[in-house]
Amino acid sequence: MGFFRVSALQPTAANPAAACRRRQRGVALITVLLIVFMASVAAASLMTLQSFTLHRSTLLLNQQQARLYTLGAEQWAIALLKRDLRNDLEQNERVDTLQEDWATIPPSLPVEGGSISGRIEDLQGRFNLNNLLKAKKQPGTDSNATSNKPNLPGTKRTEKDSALNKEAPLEEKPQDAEEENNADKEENNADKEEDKADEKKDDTDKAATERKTINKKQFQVLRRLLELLDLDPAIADAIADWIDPDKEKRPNGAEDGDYEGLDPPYVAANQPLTSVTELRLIKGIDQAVYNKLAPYVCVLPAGTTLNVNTASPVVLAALNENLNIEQFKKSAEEAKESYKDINEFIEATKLAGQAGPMLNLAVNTQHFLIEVEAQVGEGRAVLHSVVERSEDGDIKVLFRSFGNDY
Ligand SMILES: [Ca+2]
Ligand SMILES: [Ca+2]
Repeated sequence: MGFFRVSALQPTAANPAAACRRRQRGVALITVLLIVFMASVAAASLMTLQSFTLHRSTLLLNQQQARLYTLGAEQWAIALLKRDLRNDLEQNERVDTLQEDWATIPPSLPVEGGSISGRIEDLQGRFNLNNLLKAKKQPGTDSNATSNKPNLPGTKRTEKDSALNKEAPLEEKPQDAEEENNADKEENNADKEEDKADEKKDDTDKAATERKTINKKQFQVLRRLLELLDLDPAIADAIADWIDPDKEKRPNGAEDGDYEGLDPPYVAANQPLTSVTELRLIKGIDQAVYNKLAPYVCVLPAGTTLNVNTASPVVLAALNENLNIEQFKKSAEEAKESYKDINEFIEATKLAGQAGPMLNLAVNTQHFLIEVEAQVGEGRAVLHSVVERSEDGDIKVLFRSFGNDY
C-alpha cells in the first residue's frame, strides 16, 4: 500500500522542498524493497524447513519400514530352517549342505517400496573360537550335552552327532576320550580344591589349571588356521589368554598387563568371547588381521561341532597338518556332493589312523547366522541374527543386532 502512495507522489517543482521529497521517496522505495526481500527470505526459509522436516519424517518412516522388513525376513529364514529339518528327518538324512534351500536363497527380493537382500550362513562351518575352552560338564547331563557360556544359551550335540564322532575310525579317539575323562577328573578335583579357598598354589597347580581350561587340539587347529591365512600363529596364544579364566600369561600370549598400558586401558575378558568383533581388542589383531580372520571364525558356546559339509577349504585344511587347502577346493560338479556321515569325510581325506585333532566333526548344524539388508526409499536397515536350531525343530534367537556386525 505504501508503494502506491509513494508512486502517487509526482515532483511538481524544482525547489529544495521537492528535492527533499524525492530523497524521501527514494528511501521509502528502498525500505519497501527491503521488506519485500525480507519477507521472501522468511518464506523461503520456512519452506526449506518444512521440506526438511517432511524429508526427515519420510526417512524415519522408511527406516522403520526397512527395519520391519528385516525382522520379517528373519522369520522367513527361521521358517526355512524349520522346513529343512523336517525334510531331513523325513528323508532320514540329517545333513546340512550348501545345496539345501536355506543356503541357496535368492540374493535379492523386491518388496513394496524397496528391496530385501540377505543370506543364511552355517556358523558351524567356521572355527568356533570358544571351543578353545574345554567344555565343562553340567551336572545331570551327558558328556556330549556340554556348554561353557555365561553369555549365550547352551547347545546340545545330538546323539547322532555323538555317534558319528564316535564312529570316526581314528586311533586317537579312545585316547581322546581317556584324556578328556582324565581332564574332567582333574577339573572336579581342582574345583574341590578351590572350595578349600586361599590355599597356597605351587607351579604344578598352575600347570594343571592351564591344562584344564584350554583344549590343546582345538588350539593347534587355530594356530594352523592362522598360518594358512598367512597370519602370525602367536595370535592363537593371545586369544587363548583372552578367554581362559586365569591370568597366567602363555608364551607369546597377553594378559591384563598388555592391555592396562593402552589408551584407553582395559583388562583381558578371561571368559568366552561374546562377539567376533571382540577380537579387535586382542593383542596382535589390528583391522587388517581382523578382516582376514573374521570370515573363518565364529563365537558360539564351547563344544559345538564343525560341519564338514559347509566348512571352507581353509578351515578343513586347518584340522590336520597332513591336509591342505587344494584338496578341498571343489569343482561345481563336485560341490553338489556332500558327506552323509563323518566316516565318508575321514575316508575321502585319507585321515583314518592319522594322529591329529579331529574332534567335534559333524555333517549337520545347529547354529546359523541370518544377515538381512532392507532398502525402502532412502531408508536402510541391516540385521544380524544368530539362531540355534535344536533337533526337535525349535529355533531360538541367541543374538540380534541392527547395524553392528556379528
Ligand atoms: Ca538339512
Ligand atoms: Ca586369561
